[in-house]
Amino acid sequence: MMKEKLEQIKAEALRQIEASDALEKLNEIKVNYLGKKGELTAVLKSMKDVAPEDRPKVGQLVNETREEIEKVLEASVKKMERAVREAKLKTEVIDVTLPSKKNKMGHRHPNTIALEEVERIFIGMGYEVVEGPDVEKDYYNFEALNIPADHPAKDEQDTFYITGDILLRTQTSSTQVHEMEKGKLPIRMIAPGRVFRSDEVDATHSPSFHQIEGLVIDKHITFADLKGTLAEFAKELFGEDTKVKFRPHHFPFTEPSAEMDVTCFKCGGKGCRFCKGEGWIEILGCGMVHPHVLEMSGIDPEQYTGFAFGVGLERIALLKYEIDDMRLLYENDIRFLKQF
Ligand code: 2NM
Repeated sequence: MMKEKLEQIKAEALRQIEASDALEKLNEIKVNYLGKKGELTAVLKSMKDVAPEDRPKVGQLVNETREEIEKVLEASVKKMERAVREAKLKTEVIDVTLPSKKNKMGHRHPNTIALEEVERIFIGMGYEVVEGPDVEKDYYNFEALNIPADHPAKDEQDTFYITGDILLRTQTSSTQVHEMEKGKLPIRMIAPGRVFRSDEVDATHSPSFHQIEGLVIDKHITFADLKGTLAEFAKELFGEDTKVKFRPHHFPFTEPSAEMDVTCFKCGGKGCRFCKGEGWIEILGCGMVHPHVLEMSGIDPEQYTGFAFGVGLERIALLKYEIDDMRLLYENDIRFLKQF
C-alpha cells in the first residue's frame, strides 16, 4: 500500500520534472515534493498508521524515493542552467570581423602650426617665448612705445577702448615693455598673441588677429644683427634659397625702421601669379628700438641698443599654406582644417 503510494509520488514528480521548461518550475517541484510541507514529509508523518515492524522498511523506501527524485531534479537543474548560459552567450557573441568605429581625431589649426614653427625657429636661436595680457593700459600699448597722443592709431575708430585709459591691445609690443621694465638684461624674446583693431572683416582683415613680435636688447646690438637674424628666420621658414630685402619704413617705436620682403617661394623671385609678378613678398616690419623707448622703460640707451620686429601670424599661415582668404582661418570648417 505504502509502496504503491510512493511509486505514484515518484512517477508524478518525474513526470513534472520532465515537463518543466524553467528553473522556477523545478524549484517549485522541489518544494512540493521534498520540502517541509511536501508530499514525502507527509508520508513520513503518516508513519504512525504503519505497523511498527514495517516502519524501518517504509522509512528506507521513503528515503530511496527522496534520493531518486533529488538526483533527477539536480540533473535537470544543471541541464537547464547550461541551456540558459549557452543561450546568453549566443546573444552576446562579438563579431571581430566587423569594421571598427573610426576615431575622429582633432587637428592643429593652421595658425597653431605656423606659430609653433616660428617659435621653434626663435627658440633655436636662444629666444624666450613670453605672453602678456590682451587687455592693456594706454601707457603700455601706446605711450611707452613712443606713440603720441595725437597719433592716428589711437583714434576710437581704430582701437577698442574699455575705458579712456584701458583698451584691447593693438600690438603685442606691450608685452615687450613689461619685460623691459623688469630690468633684466640682456633680452632675447618673442611675444606671440592676439591683438585687436577696429577693422571690417574681408579677405585680408579681421578685428582680431595674431602677431609675433621679437625683441633683442644687449650691448653692441646693430642693424647687422637685425638683418642676419631675420635673414636666417626667412630661410628656416620659407626655404634655404630665400633671399631678403629691406625697404626703409616708419614706425614710431624704432629708428631706423624697415619692412622686410622675401623672395617669392613659388617662383624664386622671377615673378609669378602668387607674388603678383613682383618676385618679392612683404613679410614683416622691423627696426632698431628707439632710444626714447629704451629710456622710458629704464634702459640706458648709451649702454644698450636693440632691434625689434613684428610679423602677422595669419599672414604667415596664409602664405605658407597658400590660403587666399583670411576668413577661412576663423570659420573652423573641419573640411578646410583637415588639409594642413
Ligand atoms: C613692429 C615693427 C617694428 C616692435 C618694437 C617693439 C618694442 F617693444 F621694442 F618697442 N616691439 N616690437 C616692432 C618694431 C614691431 O611690428 C610691425
